[in-house]
Amino acid sequence: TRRVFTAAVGAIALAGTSLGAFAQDKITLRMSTPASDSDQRSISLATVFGPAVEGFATYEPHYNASLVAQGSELEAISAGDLEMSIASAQELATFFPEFSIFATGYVHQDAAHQVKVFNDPLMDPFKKKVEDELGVKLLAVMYLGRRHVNLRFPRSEKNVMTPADLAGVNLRMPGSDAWQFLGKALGANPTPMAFTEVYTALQTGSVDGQDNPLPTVVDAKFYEVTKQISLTSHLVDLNYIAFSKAVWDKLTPDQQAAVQKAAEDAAENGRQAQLKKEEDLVAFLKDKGLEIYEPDLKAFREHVQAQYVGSSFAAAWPEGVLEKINALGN
Ligand code: KDO
Repeated sequence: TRRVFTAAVGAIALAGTSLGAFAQDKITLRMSTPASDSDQRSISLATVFGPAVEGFATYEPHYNASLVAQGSELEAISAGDLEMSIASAQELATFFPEFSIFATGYVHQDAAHQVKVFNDPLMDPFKKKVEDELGVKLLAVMYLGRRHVNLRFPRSEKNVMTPADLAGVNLRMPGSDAWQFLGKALGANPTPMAFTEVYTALQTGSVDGQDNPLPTVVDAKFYEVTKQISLTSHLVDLNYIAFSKAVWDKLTPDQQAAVQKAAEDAAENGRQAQLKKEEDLVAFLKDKGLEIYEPDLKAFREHVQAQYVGSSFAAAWPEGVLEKINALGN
């Protein structure tokens, strides 16, 4: 009798433990971004990444920089206060200057080139350094799109065909050195400002313009407070899906594989949707009254590239990497 009793109690205890452990073991993955919930990267993470990991993790996105300020996400992950973000190369360059190579104007050629670069062995030492020194894993590359110059002035007042036409233009750029340098390299007068403040700044005229891909101009409603877009394509912009290494190390190999695949699938889903938006939104923006036109791209490319030659940014690029990136392009 005694044995039966013990076994029964044991079974109950075991059931209790495993249930408790199950509930406790489901990790929460807080993701912070300055982007809105309707931004394509947010949508792809919420609809592809979240469901793919829900067996063992709760994906918990925080939008509009409501949890962590723009630019502080990597530090937050490193400190254990955040599990995920969509990090820019410019943010990474504040820790590891060599990342500015991926934030340089006219280096990446298109979305496919970004993927080739990210998956190439040339990225391994970059990824390893971020993992070892910051405790952050870069899982996949997300496509943000081609950044263009978007101004408050009508084209009749400011016709942006070459970098010289941007002289004296107060152009909001995100707030890190790599971004500011790019604004200057474009020929403008860059002003640092957080993404969430840009709409009001454009509305009140405290800046003359901003740069972002067309889907962002639409999502953030910048078209309501601007008049023109010069299609400079100065940066084929990206974000990396950044994941806490401390959390990763607690996952089983199967769970790690699931997280990796979920990140890649979300990035691919987002890339295709964002590319389509870039194509479709020209008509939408024209309909909203914006003038959209192509400048002298050769003039912009040559001017921007010339600014990087001999700069402190270029000095931080490991030997041969730019050549390898170029060789992966067209
Ligand atoms: C921006 O601040 O202009 C920027 O486009 C920079 C990107 O790196 C990215 O962080 C993005 O904002 C936000 O996710 C909002 O879309």
